[in-house]
Amino acid sequence: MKTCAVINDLSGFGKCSLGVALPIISVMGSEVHPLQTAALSNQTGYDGYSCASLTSSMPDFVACWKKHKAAFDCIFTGYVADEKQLDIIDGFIDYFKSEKTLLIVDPVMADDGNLYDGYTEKMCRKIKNLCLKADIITPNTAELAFLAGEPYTNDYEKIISYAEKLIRGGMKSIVVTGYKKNGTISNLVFEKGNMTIISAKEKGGYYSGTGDILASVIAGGVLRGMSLTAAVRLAADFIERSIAVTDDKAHCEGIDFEKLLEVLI
Ligand code: PXL
Repeated sequence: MKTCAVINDLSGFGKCSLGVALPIISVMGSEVHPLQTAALSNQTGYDGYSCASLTSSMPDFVACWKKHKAAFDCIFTGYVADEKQLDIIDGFIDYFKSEKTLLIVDPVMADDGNLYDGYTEKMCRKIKNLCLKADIITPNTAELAFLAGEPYTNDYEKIISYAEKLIRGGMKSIVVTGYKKNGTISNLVFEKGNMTIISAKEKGGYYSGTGDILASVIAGGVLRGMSLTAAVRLAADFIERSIAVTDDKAHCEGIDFEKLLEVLI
């Protein structure tokens, strides 16, 4: 089987991070090996949360994996609890990434123009360095602006220019998520000098975890041989359909993707 190390948190509520990466990548046919950054009561967008950071345990976990000669076809990183974890992840990538390893960095740091609680400018700079090592990055429009060092915008031409700036600076494939216009939500895939737009119906605004679901479907899809654009198309369709069958509840609780997991098999 293909193997995927997922470096991310586990949140009890909010259907995000490892809570979606584990079922999605597994159902798509690859092994998932979680390196947990933190355990949270719920994702940080709720009115209050409790976070147990695993920073002090991560180096020992990684040492065990080295001792057991772990090897990965894919390394997929997401939410971190502090700056030190970014140094640990950087070392992890340097050790475990070979020529053949697919590195997907989801530069989780912001939404709607605002940094997530606990994220600092210095962390953003370190996340940018991880992005420079990645084969695929999946920023939303706010994260794209932070990475490009430009003001947050929903202007189409500017978003394209920000992505092109990152590519000129050395980044490989970029999937810009969550560009909203006229009732559609689009993902802009920049790959090998081309841009492909993949759109879905926009319904109900922000939902927790959709970026994590998108990146997880990309990981599962590319690991099983899909092209990046085909994987993004599958992910966008999966999210649109999952939102359509989501029970009526607060959007911080995430979407009911479980009802449709079988379409990813
Ligand atoms: O979905 C990104 C994410 C992941 N993990 C935690 C979060 C968030 C976004 O708010 O709070 C803990």
